[in-house]
Amino acid sequence: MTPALRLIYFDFPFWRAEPSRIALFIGDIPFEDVRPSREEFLRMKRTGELPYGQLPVLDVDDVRIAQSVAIARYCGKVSGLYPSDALQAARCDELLDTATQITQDLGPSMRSKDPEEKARLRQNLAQKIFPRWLGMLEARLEANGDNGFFVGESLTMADLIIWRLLGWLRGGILDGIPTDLLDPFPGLLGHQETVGQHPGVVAWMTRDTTP
Ligand SMILES: N[C@@H](CCC(=O)N[C@@H](CS)C(=O)NCC(=O)O)C(=O)O
Repeated sequence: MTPALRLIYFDFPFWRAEPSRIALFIGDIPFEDVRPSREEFLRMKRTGELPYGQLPVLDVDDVRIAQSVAIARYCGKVSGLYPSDALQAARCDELLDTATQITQDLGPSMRSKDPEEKARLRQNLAQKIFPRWLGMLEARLEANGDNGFFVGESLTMADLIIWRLLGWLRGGILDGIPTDLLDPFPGLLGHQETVGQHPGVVAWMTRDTTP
């Protein structure tokens, strides 16, 4: 019997949960899409019901799973968007771990309370750290051929996660990080379009969300 799935994350399309939501949607796997407010999250944190005090979490029947990448792998597996071949799966994992690492690089500037230090950290990210990461990602994309995907011949969790990660980085919501960040990387720009125009992704974005 198909387990009951409940994916809990804030109401924004960040890479830590949105690709898992989209994968389940594309795979036509029913799930409860729970989007708690900050207050509800703090209550969950206080009561100790979050294994590591953070979101996302995924409930599979009565088993709670935490950690974004573990959740993404599970959702990818049940939706057919995670390779069954061990080597292709490892190539997919590589991109998932890279998303975590790039996100961690933003940590110091996110936590900084000193505006000058924050601006300096962001400048370093925009001019040095992110371009270095993006160049390496561009090379990994090219190494898979010219089909526009990171792994194999079709959309995987790696594509959904890098798409949302880069969409966030260049989305204009991070002070000091320019929206033209991807311009020197035509492969990654093309990848943003390929994933954004994937029929399953378009169907998710244009779905009826009225209650
Ligand atoms: N290692 C965790 C990190 C999760 C994480 O940083 N979650 C953030 C939201 S994006 C969170 O819950 N922040 C609130 C807090 O830590 O109090 C994962 O991979 O899921």
